[in-house]
Amino acid sequence: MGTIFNERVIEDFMLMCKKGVDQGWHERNGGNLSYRMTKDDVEYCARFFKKHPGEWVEMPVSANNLKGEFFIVTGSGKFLENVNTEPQNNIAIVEINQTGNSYRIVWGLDQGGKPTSEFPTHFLTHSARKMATDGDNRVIYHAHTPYVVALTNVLPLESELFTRMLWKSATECCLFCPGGVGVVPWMVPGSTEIAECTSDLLSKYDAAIWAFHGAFVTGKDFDSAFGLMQTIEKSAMVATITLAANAGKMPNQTITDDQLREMAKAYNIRLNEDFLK
Ligand code: 2HA
Ligand code: ZN
Repeated sequence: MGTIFNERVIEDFMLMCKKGVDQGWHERNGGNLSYRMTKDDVEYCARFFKKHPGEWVEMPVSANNLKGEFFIVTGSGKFLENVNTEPQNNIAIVEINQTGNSYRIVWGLDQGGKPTSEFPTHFLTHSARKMATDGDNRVIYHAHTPYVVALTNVLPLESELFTRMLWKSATECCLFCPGGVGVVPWMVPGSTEIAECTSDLLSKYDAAIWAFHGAFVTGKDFDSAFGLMQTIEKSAMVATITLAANAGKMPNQTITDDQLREMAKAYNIRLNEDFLK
């Protein structure tokens, strides 16, 4: 009968955790990942589900369009570093009830635990992205990316300013983050407040920057979500180095708005016009 670990989606989920750890983005229990399963994923994995699923646990948030969905999710307080050695103790599959306000664990977290402390943000963002992309987006990823965090220590916490800085620091950033980034001011991690603010921004933008904390990205699959995180962090790295090399002043020799428009035309993408001048 094989094991659940032969299922491609579980392998891909685990691989993404490893890739993030390899980047140095997941100190201790930092960062988290969730994936909204397809019907086929659920069908294959169901044979490995627990005979007795966990109790239903009510969440502080709810979403009509996520009734009956299943998610693969990292565990609260669990280290992404341990996902590959002991997946069954560090990740879980949760089922959402028919009211869209409670979950129960149907596989994983065998030694106890619950979904990531940021599950409210993942949940509301899945709801917003499912709606915004007509069901296409399935992955939400949170990482503690150091250069993104560094930039939030020195730049005004404004979505337009961050988007323009990231787009203009490295040529290909605009291709993979055409909607731009939204900036969330400092808020308590795991709170309903940060979940509502983030999901609101992610209904419009491709990624959210959490001030002094990290980033949240979305994607249709693991590769695109991970690639987006890498692209944003790479641009933030260039921006940070540039600011340091330029005595802390905003550089005046960057990609121009017209050049951004040329990129959009050449690659047939639609840049968020709100952020162009
Ligand atoms: O999962 O990163 O933001 C731990 C965190 C909370
Ligand atoms: Zn975090």
